[in-house]
Amino acid sequence: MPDRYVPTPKDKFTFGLWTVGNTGRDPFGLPTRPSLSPAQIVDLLGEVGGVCAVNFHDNDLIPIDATEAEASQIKSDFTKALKRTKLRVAMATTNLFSDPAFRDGAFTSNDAEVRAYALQKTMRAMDLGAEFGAQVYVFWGGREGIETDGAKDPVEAEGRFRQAIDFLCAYSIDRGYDYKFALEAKPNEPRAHIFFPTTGHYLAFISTLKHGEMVGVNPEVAHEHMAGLNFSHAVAQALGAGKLFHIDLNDQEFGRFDQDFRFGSANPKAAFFLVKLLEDAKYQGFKHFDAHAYRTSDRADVIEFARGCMRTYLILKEKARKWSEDATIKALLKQINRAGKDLDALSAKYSRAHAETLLAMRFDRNALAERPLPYERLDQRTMEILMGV
Ligand code: GLT
Ligand code: MN
Ligand code: MN
Repeated sequence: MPDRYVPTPKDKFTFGLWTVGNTGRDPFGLPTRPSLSPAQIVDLLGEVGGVCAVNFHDNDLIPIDATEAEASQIKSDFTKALKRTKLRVAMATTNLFSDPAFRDGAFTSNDAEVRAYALQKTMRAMDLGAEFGAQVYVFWGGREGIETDGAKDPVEAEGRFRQAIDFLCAYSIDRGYDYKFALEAKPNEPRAHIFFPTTGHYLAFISTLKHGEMVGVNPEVAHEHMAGLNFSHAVAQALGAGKLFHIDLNDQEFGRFDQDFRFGSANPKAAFFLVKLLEDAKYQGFKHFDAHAYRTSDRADVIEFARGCMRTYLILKEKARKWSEDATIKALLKQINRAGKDLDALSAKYSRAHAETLLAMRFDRNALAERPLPYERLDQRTMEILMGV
């Protein structure tokens, strides 16, 4: 039987250079895998197969201290690797967190010179992304935060962040780049408290921007789980607002450090409902696996890790279809969702007449409370579909 879970570029699966290129370094241990050049990482993704595109931070591609000659050599090697593997670049972003200059943030730094440098670095990184055809530009403000609240006035910090995004939107428009900006939230790590800790915070922030129409979000499974939240709900809110411009798929145990596990490996049920949500909504954007292999993995296992991310997505996509077509699920959903066309028409739009009708209605609270809601049966059937029974 042919394997039904083989990805193709049409699936729009992407990986960042820093994901499969992760060397296994952690706060307590040295790298366990050799560091690869951008071209070598692209070749590895070619070997994985079925990947659509690759993403990068400015300094994943060009080291922060590279000379012009070194930069042009790297770019030419990278371009050749993209051609060899038929991969493209989907998303670019700026590293505003590794260099000690950004130890107190970039756009929200207390130092005007650091803020100016952050703008310059981002404009240059946007130029670099555009050179390689990136369509989405991600902003993850990993250092935009505090350890002690005395360090930054949070109102001023938000204002500084807004000013930077407004400036960079205008830059993108001025250069004719046509970027879609995607803001990525995270509650903590590496800072004790990062500003805009959840996707919902960013959705609210976007409506205050000068060019809000070109700005959306890039929610990450692990980041919302670190905050103890339901990721699908964050994604649904972004979809509802027309703001799901990009998505970072990975996994994370609740209450742990930032783990960036293989997609679906920690909470397969949550991953299932997420895939179902994305597929039902016909999400057309890139699906980026912002994850990395276990520190114990070697190169061959890193390849298995990348294949696993995509394979799990495709398996869950098929499970979502099975779930929607399942006779038991269908019957349960029919029972649970009590339609009421006339009632919905009443509440769909305010008019004085609708209000008067509603005010005059009699509701039998006891009867309402007695209607069955067989969610146990629904969940058990869901589990059985997931477990392949
Ligand atoms: C970093 C972070 C990710 C972000 C990347 C984009 S960098 O790896 O943990 O979640 O998406 O800057
Ligand atoms: Mn992460
Ligand atoms: Mn991410």
